[in-house]
Amino acid sequence: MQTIFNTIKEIAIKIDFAIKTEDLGYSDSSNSSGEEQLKLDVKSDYIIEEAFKDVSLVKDLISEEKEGVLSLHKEGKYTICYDPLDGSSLADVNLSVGSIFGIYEGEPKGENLVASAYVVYGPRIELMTALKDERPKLYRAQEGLFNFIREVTLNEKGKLNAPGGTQQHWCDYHKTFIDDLFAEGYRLRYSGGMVPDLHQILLKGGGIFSYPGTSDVPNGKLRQLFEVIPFAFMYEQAGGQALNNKGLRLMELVPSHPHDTSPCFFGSNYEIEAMKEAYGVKH
Ligand code: P6P
Repeated sequence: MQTIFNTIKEIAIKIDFAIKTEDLGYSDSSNSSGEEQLKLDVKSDYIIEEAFKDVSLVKDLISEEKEGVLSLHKEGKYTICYDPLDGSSLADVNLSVGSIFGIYEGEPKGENLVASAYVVYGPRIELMTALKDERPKLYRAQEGLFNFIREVTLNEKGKLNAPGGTQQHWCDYHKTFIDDLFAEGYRLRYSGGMVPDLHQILLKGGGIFSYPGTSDVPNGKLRQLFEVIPFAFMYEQAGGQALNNKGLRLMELVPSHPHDTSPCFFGSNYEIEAMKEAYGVKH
């Protein structure tokens, strides 16, 4: 897996350079979810595809920015599902964005995820990697090289609340759940970028990030293979929990289509237990 993580380090440096030097405008294409693509989305996807072409361990690539599966090495062991530049539209207002990688062995579904990684492109480039039965590992780039910083553990209870989704379309019990956390003194931390928002909760010791199903988007907005399952793995390995609105572990998701989405809750144990109470799914 180190070969794959090292490739992601090379990718991170190249995408960070592209963010800082290339045109932030829109391309004349759209992705498989019908969203207009930024030139940076296309460039980031190209950088990732080119980098993994040289890694024989990689059997297939599935990108959030494209339909279908790109077969690379038929003897390869892993399928990598990735979001090349999540929240890319935040780059042109100078907010942090990120790349997310889910590394699957066999059919891409929750139980087959064997590792995940994400990169935050912010004031610094930071990489988080996660393997089974290990705490996530934080790395920070300095002059193009990544240095290991520390392992990451979530506290039982945190202080941060990152409530996603359009509030006017939240159901009543979700609104009560979110408001009750603020009434307990939680701090609002939501930039609209999944990667920096989840990264902040991990590094600041805990809290909860939620992107629920809403009346206008009942299955939520975040994609299972590229975003939800890789972060669910991160949060579980950090000692937290990651569930959907029915109280099912996001690591048990089996998408029927590569671009399927899911309502998702990632957080420390106290906050997730509170969510289960609010949603009536405390088993
Ligand atoms: P909203 C960015 O477009 C993204 O996919 C995630 O990075 C982020 O968490 C979410 O959408 C934000 O969505 O509806 O709050 O703007």
